[in-house]
Amino acid sequence: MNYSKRRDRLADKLPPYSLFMVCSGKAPYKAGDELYPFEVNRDFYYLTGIDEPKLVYLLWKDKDGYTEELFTERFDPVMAKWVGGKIQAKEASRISGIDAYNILYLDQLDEEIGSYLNRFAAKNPALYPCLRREETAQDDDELTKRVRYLQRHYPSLKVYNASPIVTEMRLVKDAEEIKELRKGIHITNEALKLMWKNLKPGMNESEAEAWFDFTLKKERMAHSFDSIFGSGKNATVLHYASNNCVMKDGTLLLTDLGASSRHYCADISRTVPVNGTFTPRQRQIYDTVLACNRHIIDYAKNGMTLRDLHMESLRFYERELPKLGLLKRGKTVRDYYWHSVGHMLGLETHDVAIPDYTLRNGNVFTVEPGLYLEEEGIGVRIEDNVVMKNGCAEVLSAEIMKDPDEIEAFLRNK
Ligand SMILES: [Mn+2]
Repeated sequence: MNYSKRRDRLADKLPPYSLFMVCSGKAPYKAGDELYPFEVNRDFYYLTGIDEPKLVYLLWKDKDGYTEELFTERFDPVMAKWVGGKIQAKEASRISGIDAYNILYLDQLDEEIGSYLNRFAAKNPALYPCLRREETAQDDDELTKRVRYLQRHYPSLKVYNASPIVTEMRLVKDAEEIKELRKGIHITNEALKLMWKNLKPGMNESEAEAWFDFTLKKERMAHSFDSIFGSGKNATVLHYASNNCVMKDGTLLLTDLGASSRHYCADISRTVPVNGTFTPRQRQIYDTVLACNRHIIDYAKNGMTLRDLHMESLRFYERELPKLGLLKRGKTVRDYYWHSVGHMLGLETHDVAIPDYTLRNGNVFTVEPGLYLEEEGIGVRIEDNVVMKNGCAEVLSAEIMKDPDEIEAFLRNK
C-alpha cells in the first residue's frame, strides 16, 4: 500500500503550522512477565503500515510543505536475546516510505517537538494529536500523556483532535484495501465450508468453531473478533460467545465471524440447519431475513446514511412480519430485531464512523438484518460485506452461499 500518499493527503487537510502526532500503542500488562497480545493503533497503522509497539509518528506542517519523523526505541541487545529485536530503521522505512534519516529515537522526541514549537512560536502552532475516545479514557495512554505534558510546558498551545480528519480518510477505501478485505472474506468462506462439511447434530458448538479455526490458523489469518456460534435459542442472544452447547437435531446454527487480512476485517453471518434441512417454519423465517438482506443491498445508494438503510429494514419487516404470524398482541418489530442493519467495516470490525455520514464510493459496510424468535428457539442473521461502487452497493462476500436451497444441497452432499 502507498502509505506516503496517505500522509500527503493528511498533510493537505491540516492547516499550516500544525504538529500532527499518533502513537502505535503498546500491549497491556497481563500478569507476571506476560502481556496481552499487542493490537496496533489503527490510525497509526493506516498512516505507516508498521505493526509494532511503542512508536511515535510526527508530522510537522509549515507553510511550504511538511516534514515527518518516526521515533523508535533504542536497540537493546539483552531484550533482543529474549524476545527478538525491535524494528530497525531500515525496515520501518521500507514499509512506511518514511526516509531512514527521519527515523529517530524516542528519547529525542521531546527535544524535536520543543524545537518546532519554539522556532515557529510567532505563528501560534497548534497540536493535532490523533486521539480516539477509548484512548483518552486510559490514563497511561502514551499520546494522552504527551499531550498533557506539552500543555503544561506550552500553556498557550492550542490542541485539536486530528481523529475526525483521519476518520474521513479511513472511511473511503482504496483498491488495495478492498483487496485485503476480499482476502479475509475468501478465507472466511473456505473456513465456513470446512466447518459446514463437518457439522452434525449432537456436536458441540465449540467443535464447529474448531473446524472453522483450523483454516484461519493454517492460513495464518487472525480473527476479526471472537466468533459467535449459537445454535437454537443461543442464536437469539446477540453477542453469545460462550460457544459451548450441544447442537440439537432440528435447530439452526447461527455463526457471526470473520478472518482479517492485514487487519482488514471480514464480518460475516450465516445461518444453517444443523441437520442439513430447514423445517418449514425455519425456512419461512430464513426467507424473510434473506429478502430483507437483498432488499437493503439493492436499496443502498450514494447519499444515503446507514440510518436510512436501517429505517428501510424496519419498514420492510413492518410489512413482512404479519405474514409470519408475528406482531400480534402489541409486539413490534423491535421485539424480533433489536440491532441495526449495519456498520462501517475496515481496520476495525465496527470501523470508525461519523454521525449522519452520507454514503459515497469506497465506503465499506455490513448489511446484516436478523430475526430472533426466542419462544420458538429460532435466530437468523444473514450478514454480507459491501462496498459502494458507482453509487450502488457491490457485495464483496458474494462467494459465501446464502441461498437456502444451495445451503441444503451443500450440507446434504458433504
Ligand atoms: Mn457485523
